[in-house]
Parts: sequence; structure tokens; C-alpha cells
Amino acid sequence: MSSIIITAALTGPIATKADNPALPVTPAELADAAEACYKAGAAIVHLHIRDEKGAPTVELKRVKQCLDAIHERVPQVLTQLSTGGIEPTYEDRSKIVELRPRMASLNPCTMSFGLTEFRNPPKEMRKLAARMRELGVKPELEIYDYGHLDVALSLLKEGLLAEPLQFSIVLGVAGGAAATPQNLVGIVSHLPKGTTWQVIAVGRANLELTTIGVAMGGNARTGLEDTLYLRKGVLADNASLVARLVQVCNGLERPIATPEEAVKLLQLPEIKQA
Ligand code: KMH
Ligand code: ZN
Repeated sequence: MSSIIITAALTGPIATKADNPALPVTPAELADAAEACYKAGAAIVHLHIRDEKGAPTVELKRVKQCLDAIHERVPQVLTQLSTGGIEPTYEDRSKIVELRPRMASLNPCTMSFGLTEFRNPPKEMRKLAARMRELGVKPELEIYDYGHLDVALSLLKEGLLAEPLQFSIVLGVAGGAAATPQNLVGIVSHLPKGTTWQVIAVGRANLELTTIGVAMGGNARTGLEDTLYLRKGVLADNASLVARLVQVCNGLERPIATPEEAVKLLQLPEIKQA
């Protein structure tokens, strides 16, 4: 089997330090976490940015400060900015791709997200997809159910996405498909040939479903965005989650991809400079 690309999702849009004190929030904490995860085996860091008070922000100055801190400390690691999140408007969330990260998330559909609403309006989402294509920022397509995959494939037909597509199959969000092996196998069986994918297993099923995904030949993601715990009652930190995933990959004899290998495997386009 080919090398496996590990992504560390360092922070997420919802949890706070009150939930887990290891949650990286400041530029220095994000740089520390990115370095520790890179050393543990991660090729990519997926990033949500927080302001000085720890609240989600997409203010470009703050986002750039965090990206610079990470790139300065660990220039090898690939950065993937989230365009998701509940609070900032879609228009503001979309602007962060102007900072030209190597990758950014693209969520094809609006949905319930627990007791909140995750807004990804069809017209604005298409505008963002087009802009990402123009800039050479590869979309990490986050799909939370079968219908989201169909919408992503329509974007391909509309010329808004370039192949090969990269999917994250998100399972376990209240509003999306449940975190079950059946859902993972079912959605993977509908992916077109030549796509790359990983499972994002939110919450308690993180270890089991990520392991099944690795055994099925997918890439893998973990981090405090996806689970705050290593096991019941034991809080995690990002590097320990990556180290545990590396053990799983070693057990399944999947070599770990370096960031350079990840660039080739994902066929990341060249970024168009400003
Ligand atoms: N925490 C994810 C399940 C994104 O990064 O684009 C939802 C999310 C999407 O934040
Ligand atoms: Zn995210």
C-alpha cells in the first residue's frame, strides 16, 4: 500500500482551553503543536484560528501571524486552513484563501451541526471553489453524508474543482452521518476512482474508525479538533494523538508520508503568487 498522509487538526472551531488545556490557541502554541506533530509523523496541519481571547476568528492579520509562526518554526509542514466554523460569516471565512495556504477546507453543504447551523450557501460556496482553483489552493472536501459527495461531484462537472479530488469523510457530527463502519464503507464505495480520502471521526469513535480507514487504504487525520481524549477520562494533546496513529500505521505496515511525498500523492498545484 502507498504511504499514508497524516493530518493533525490542531484546534477546531468549538472546544476551548476549559475543555482541554492542551488546545493550542496563540501563534506560539500553534507553532509548538505543529512542530511536535510534524516530528511525530504529521505531514499536514489543519488550522482554525483563535483571537487573543480564544474565540474563533478569520481576521487576516491574526491568521497570517499564526501561519508565519508555524512556517518559521517548521517550514516543512504543509498548512491547510479551515474555511469552516460556525460563527464568522461565510464571506469572511472565504477570504482566508487569499493568504494562499497550500490547502484549505471546502464544505459543500449547509447542515445542522449539533444545536448550531453550519452555513455553506450553494452560491457562495461555488464562488469560493472557483477562487481556490484560480489561486491553486487545493480543496480538502469535507463531506458529512452521501448527498454532500453528490454536490462535490457536481462541482467537478461544473469545472469548479480539479482532479484528483481529496475527500474527508466526516462521521459523528449530529446532523451528518453517524460514526459507524457501515457509513464509512458505504461512502468510500461511492468515491470515484483516483480520489484520495481520509476519515475524520469525531469524538469517541476516533481511534476505531481512523484505524479502519487506514486498513482500507485511506489517509488519516487526528488531533484535538476531532477528539479531546486519548481514552475515557484521559485528556489528549495533539502530538500524542499523532504518535498513537503512527503506531496504528506501523502495525498495518503503512509507511508514513513526508510532506514532500504528500505534495506528490495529493498532486498539490502550484500556488499562484499575488
Ligand atoms: N470540525 C469539523 C467537523 C472545516 O474545518 O472546514 C467541522 C469544520 C469544518 O470545522
Ligand atoms: Zn476543521
